[in-house]
Amino acid sequence: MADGTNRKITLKSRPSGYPTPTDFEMIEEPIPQPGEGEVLVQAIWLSLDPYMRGRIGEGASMAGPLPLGEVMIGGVVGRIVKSRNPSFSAGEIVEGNLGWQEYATSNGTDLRRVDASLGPLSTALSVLGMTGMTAYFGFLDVCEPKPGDVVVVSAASGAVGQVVGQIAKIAGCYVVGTAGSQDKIDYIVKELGFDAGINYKTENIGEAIAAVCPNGIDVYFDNVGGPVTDAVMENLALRARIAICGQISQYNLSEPEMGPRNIRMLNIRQAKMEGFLVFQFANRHDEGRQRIAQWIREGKLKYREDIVEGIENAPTAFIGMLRGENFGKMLIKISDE
Ligand code: NAP
Ligand code: FER
Repeated sequence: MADGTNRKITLKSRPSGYPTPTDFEMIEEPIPQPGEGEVLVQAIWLSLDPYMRGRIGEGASMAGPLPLGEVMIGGVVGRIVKSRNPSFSAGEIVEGNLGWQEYATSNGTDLRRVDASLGPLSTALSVLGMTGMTAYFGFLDVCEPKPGDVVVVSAASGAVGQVVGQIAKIAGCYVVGTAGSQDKIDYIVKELGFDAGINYKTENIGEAIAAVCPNGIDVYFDNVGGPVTDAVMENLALRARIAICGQISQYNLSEPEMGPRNIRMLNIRQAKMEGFLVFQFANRHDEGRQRIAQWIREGKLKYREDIVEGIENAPTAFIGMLRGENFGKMLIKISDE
């Protein structure tokens, strides 16, 4: 059933500040047909991620800005419905960067077969996918946690943050999360077992952090930057390690804020700050996937996905995610499994 219409979302205009729905356009076209050596994939799940904001703006990114009129980039799990590539058969489930569209062709080089025995298909984009790998390698390799370490993670209920906090608990750490609503704080503390949570929108962050981390912070996994990070910096313990995973508080500003201005804290606490990208660990993602799947099977790690149905709803779901309206990994369900 691969004759008919393909719906795809393209970039219509480059946003300044928060994107709006009119920055995107839905286009209908005939379903593309795979050429020699190609496959046709029907999308089932689409991942929406903060990095996409970087690609639709003018700012620095490794891959450069997405040209206007192009289909939006994004990770997809889908089913091969036609194959003219000897390495793939119709019916196989794959994951790849196929974009915001219902059908896509691929020459297969960027496709990864999904091991459905590890978890539901959606998890190949969430806890067993890009965001889970970010949490696993960013925390374990970049932060080098030790049992008893005091760990703070920002955007703690989100796709990356919820996994970081739970891995930190498995590693024997004391874990504090920051998030933007009481529901999210209740979730990380009561459901996920974080030791404390701070609502950065309603509490005085500096005072709240000092109260729950009286001996300072050994590890900070930073997803947000801005005022939350400023407050953490003032409370570092000796030899603290800071992983810069993301700076979402800056992504929708037309002028990025100056800062951080308290770099002297790295100096006097003899601390280390390191930025990383999940792709640098690509040759070890299978190891991360196996270990996270094992923790899920053992009941040591939970995950939460926020699912919206229909490709036509991807722009508003994406904009909502940037504003904190998502609760867990933001996914679009494009078709039935
Ligand atoms: P997510 O946390 O599921 O969703 C984004 C969350 O950011 C929102 O729900 C919101 O939660 C929070 N947020 C938005 N504006 C904020 C602000 N001004 N201040 C503080 N928090 C704000 O997204 P994710 O996929 O897990 O990504 C989290 C971070 O990791 C992002 O910075 C992303 O760029 C980064 N990342 C990096 C890599 C890498 O390779 N380095 C890979 C994946 C993701 P609240 O309600 O709590 O505000
Ligand atoms: C992210 C933030 C930034 C991310 C990637 C980047 C995968 C950078 C990408 C680039 O510069 O190409 O959340 O997630």
